[in-house]
Amino acid sequence: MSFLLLSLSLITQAVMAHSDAPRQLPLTQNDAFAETWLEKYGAQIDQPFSGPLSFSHIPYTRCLEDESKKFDIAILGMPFDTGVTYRPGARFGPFAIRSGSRRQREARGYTMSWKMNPYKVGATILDCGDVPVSPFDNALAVDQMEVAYSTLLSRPTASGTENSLPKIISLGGDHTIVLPILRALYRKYGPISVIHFDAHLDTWPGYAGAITKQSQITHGTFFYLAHEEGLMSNASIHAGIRTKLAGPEDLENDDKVGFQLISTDDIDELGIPEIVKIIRKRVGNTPVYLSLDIDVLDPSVAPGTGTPEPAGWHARELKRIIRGLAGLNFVGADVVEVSPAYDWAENTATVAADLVHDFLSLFLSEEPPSRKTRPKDEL
Ligand SMILES: [Mn+2]
Repeated sequence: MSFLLLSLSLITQAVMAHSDAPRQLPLTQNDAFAETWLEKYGAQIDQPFSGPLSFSHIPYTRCLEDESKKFDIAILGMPFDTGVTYRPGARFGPFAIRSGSRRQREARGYTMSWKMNPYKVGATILDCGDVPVSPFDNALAVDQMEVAYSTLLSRPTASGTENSLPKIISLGGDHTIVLPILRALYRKYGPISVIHFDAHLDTWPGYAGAITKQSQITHGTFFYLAHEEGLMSNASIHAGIRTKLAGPEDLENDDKVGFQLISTDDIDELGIPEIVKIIRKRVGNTPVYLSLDIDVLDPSVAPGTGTPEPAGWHARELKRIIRGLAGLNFVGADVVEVSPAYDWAENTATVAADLVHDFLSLFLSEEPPSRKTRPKDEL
């Protein structure tokens, strides 16, 4: 018994000796008011689950109206969802992706896979808020998105690098948002190549009954229209396609629009390194826009989307392909079609936010990271 008491006392002393608590807690309620928060606890740092909502807790700035704010990379919400063919709801995508990003932050932004923290390499990254798009008039909304994108694209970068424009990562919104984005990018860069991750082609010329000009602008037709307007190069590529088609004629049309095609199933025969090689070869060093429809992922991974298609890629596979693309001449990117009303347990929102973190690393890396976690690891 005495041995037990001695042991307990030694343990208690050891714990007290090694305690790094700076001081004892106050004994009375009055003592608790003897100091201010700042004196006692320091800065008011938000917890992952607290504070105002911005992407990964970075500064939320209304960049469209505030010209004084400079950035190298902007996160821009485009809450537009009135161009969909099936389930609406992606207007809540920017909110959902920001919400899904709450456990991401500068203080824990280092990833083993990229071997970097995109918030700590000297680039200024701002959450530029949302474009106030009209939910009542699609023509107006499409123009608002183009004007917003052009406005931010015309700002000098924070780092002041000559001949370099800021890069914008757009949070959709349905996929229609890419038409105004390509219009804005074209004016700065000329024809754009697109790396397009999606279950669907999005190159359809139109739908039965779409007899007005505006009704032809949808999340399934915008690439066709962008091609018709001459906004795209002929060096674009899809990856992850698996949708059902009217027939082979859809693929012939897709080829005319300028896309090479990697299907979902190709990953089994080709493997990830070969897919990376094909994409890199296709776009070369042309100005390239990365557009990621979250439905490229399997619906079990990302159920919160408007037009789910079974048997897609896993997030792990997609993330590895994206890492392989580092060093290409990226001019912008998006994650679209996140629709939280159909999400389960924030799975879709969390993976979308994680992909945006990858995009930041992608834009700030000159080449794909090596596979080894640490140089000395023998694997
Ligand atoms: Mn799409």
